[in-house]
Amino acid sequence: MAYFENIGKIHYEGKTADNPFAFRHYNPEEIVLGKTMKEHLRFAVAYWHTMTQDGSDPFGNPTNIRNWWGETPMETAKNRVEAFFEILEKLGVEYFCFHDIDIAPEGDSLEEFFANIDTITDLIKEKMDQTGIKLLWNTANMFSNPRYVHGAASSSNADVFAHAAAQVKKGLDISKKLGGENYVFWGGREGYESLLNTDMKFEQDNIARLFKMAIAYGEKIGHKPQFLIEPKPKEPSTHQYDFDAATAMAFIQKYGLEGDFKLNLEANHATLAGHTFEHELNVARCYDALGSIDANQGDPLLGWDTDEFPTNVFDTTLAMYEILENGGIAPGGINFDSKVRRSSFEMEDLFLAHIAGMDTYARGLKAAAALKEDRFFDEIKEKRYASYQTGIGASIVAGDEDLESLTDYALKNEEIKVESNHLEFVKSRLNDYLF
Ligand SMILES: [Mn+2]
Repeated sequence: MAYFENIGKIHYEGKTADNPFAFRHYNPEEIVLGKTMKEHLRFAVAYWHTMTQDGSDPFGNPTNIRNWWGETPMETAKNRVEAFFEILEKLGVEYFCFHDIDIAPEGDSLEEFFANIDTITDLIKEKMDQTGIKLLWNTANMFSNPRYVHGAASSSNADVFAHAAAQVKKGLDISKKLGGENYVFWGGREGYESLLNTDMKFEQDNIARLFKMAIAYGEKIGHKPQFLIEPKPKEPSTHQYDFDAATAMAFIQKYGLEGDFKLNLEANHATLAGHTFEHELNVARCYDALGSIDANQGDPLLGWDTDEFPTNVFDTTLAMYEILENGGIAPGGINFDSKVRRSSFEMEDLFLAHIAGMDTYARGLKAAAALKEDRFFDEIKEKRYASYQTGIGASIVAGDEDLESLTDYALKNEEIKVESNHLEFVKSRLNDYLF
């Protein structure tokens, strides 16, 4: 059965295309800097926002019209697999991501949940084998169920820690079954509300304990996906332990997890942390830890995590520039952690939204490639840091100076000439690449 019978395969028709169900910038086989756009972008569709979110918000009931509801939760779960792969195939997207509870109902016990996961992942595997579509990453939802009210690995209750560990074990088992390339930890409730009752160091030690168990179990079963931590600064906890890229890197380094863990960075989480997305990507690159991205955007006028589809070319250009500078994003990818607006409730909006996001990233890739080919930022930075290329600057970088030698130099060098950034000029030239 086709769930989207009025929508066919989406093709590239160029930027003058009238057809709303066509790509205007994303041309999967087009070569950019020696690779196809498809290889650069490694798009993934998120199961949760696409298949399970219903359009409800804290003030209103579901709005989304969907045709995959069945008589039972398991029937709905099976229908969703069919509909999901129809979306992936029609969009030409080769990767997907999910939480355990997105794909299978939790049922009345952990045992029933695991049995449901087995049934649904059998169906998913069949679809993957038929289509060649691959699992970018999966994760365990350890934040929605009331048992996680105080956190998962950071919970004050050891039984909850054990339950979380069981979900992670199952997550790694199905990652192996489906050939997952990455495995994500987003610490939804790994944070705290008040220090009045919280042992922050103990809670973080416990999170590291769970991560080390995951590494050990992956080794035991002979499946080693790239582990990723996804930082987020707030929502739901007041103080989230993985606040931003720099905080997550401090955690990774403190607990010696550098060899196994990188970062999955989300644009809207960067906004909530008071950073630009490119800042977060650049921080990760400084640590050789840029693993994967969650492509979306926030509403700068709201201040909560709206997970909108990315439509801002300025942002996607700078994000793609960081990815190009990183030498690509593989084995990670560009996952649309994005949901249609509550007012975009028709089935076809799922396609229109993904097309918009894919085109915006493709347009960003093209602009970023041109910036790289022109050495646009390289030249600006070479000029800006030129004083470190020769003379005293080169000597500082080489480690040949100390406080005394530099004092001697400074005393003889009272005439310091500092240059202007000309930042407005730089920004106007950058606009020429976008428009
Ligand atoms: Mn988000």
